[in-house]
Amino acid sequence: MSTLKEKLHKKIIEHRPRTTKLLKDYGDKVIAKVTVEQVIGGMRGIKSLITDISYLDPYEGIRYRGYTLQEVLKKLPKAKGAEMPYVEGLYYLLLTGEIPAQNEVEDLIIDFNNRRIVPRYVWDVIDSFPSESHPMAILSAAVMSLERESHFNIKYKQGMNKKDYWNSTYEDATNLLAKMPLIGAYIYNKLYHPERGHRYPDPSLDFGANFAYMMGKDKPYDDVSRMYFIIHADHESGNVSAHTGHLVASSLSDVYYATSAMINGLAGPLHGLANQEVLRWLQGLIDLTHGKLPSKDELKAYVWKTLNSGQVIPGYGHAVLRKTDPRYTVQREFCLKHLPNDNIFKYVDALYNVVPDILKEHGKAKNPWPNVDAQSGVVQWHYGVTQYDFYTVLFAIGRSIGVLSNIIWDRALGYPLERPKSITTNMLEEMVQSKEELSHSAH
Ligand code: HAX
Repeated sequence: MSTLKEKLHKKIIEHRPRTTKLLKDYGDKVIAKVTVEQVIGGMRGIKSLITDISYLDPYEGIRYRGYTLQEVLKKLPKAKGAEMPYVEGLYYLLLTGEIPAQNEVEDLIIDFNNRRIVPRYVWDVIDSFPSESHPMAILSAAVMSLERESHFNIKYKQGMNKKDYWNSTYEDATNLLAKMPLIGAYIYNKLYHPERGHRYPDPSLDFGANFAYMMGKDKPYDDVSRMYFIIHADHESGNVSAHTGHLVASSLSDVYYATSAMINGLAGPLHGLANQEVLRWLQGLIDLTHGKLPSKDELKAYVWKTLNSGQVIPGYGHAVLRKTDPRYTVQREFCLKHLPNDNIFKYVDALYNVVPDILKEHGKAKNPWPNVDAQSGVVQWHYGVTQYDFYTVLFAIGRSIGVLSNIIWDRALGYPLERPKSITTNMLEEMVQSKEELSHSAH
């Protein structure tokens, strides 16, 4: 067993009695109420999922295993001369709740390297897509094609004990995670740089640096990749991608099915695709102003035009957050340090000064502040990844770290098939209306 797997096993053994006790001693305790608004409104805010991997506070933002993003970026081990930590170290932290030592991460990097070999048929699946296909559709299919590699399925057919589910899930999850950057970079090169051909990974490099190498990018793109994958890794369990991954896995579908489904959920413009939408929207503004930074009034007019035509301002608002997203702030600080004079960064910064007030005046969005997606495309664009359709693939690689960690723990704690109850509109009306109202509405 690897050091990480041993540590994880120990943590699982320690944790199981807590779940058992909660169920046994407090199973029928009421912890929340549910309103009509929540039922019709996408289950917003209903406390009905459990995860220890991360927690999202509306005002503070995300914490991974209790650590803020700033703490994670500071405390996790880094490569010599690197500004951002190893992605492998984050996987260790999310799985165990502990900050790994330098040698523990180095072991894990070797382990990841040994799991990087991507079967040829995956490249064939990617190659068979028409070049105008969306990269997220290609990514989802590529992950799906790997399903035949699942250890979990083989063991399940052999009659595996429930207590051991986590073990083969860990193998599947780590195998898939190690391959994600290779698949992402292959899709990028195939769609946008076919002249490059297939780039083989460099076994001496970690997750982030190898991704940069395969994308054909020099420093500091290795740090950009590490930062990007780390800040997108998890956002507790209720967001569409994390929840989809958990839901699909809850039927004991293996991690390949679950991750492909997670990718499909992330591909919507209200969720992960918003990073591409931000750049598309910004390009519209840049074209309109011929690349010259607009005045405050011109910016306001552009924002209002979008709102008045019934569209959302991409990169702003959030279902849980009620302040500026710390993932936005981490990237903003990176931009201030590395690309303060970047033209698009100046647009994003100028928008930050007008959009929140306009959204407040507009009066609909509960959160007028920017989210992660308002800033992320700018960094990519600056380093030459200008094909914004690709941005959500980067998000998906990052998000798979959290989703896969969660699925391993779902299996370890024996979380059951997810099955909430639905009711009809008639039933809901009967629950909330008085007899008189009901008879009145029947006439
Ligand atoms: N621009 C305009 N209107 C907005 C808005 C925005 N940025 N954010 C919310 N609203 C509107 C909603 O569309 C909704 O309008 P209706 O009443 O007409 O339906 C109203 O304000 C109330 O919405 P809310 O309760 O504040 O927000 P939700 O929880 O329903 O939705 C969203 C959260 C993120 C989907 C929403 O803020 C939005 O559409 N933002 C723009 C798209 C975006 O940036 N998405 C990425 C979010 C972060 C993320 O998940 N990244 O992956």
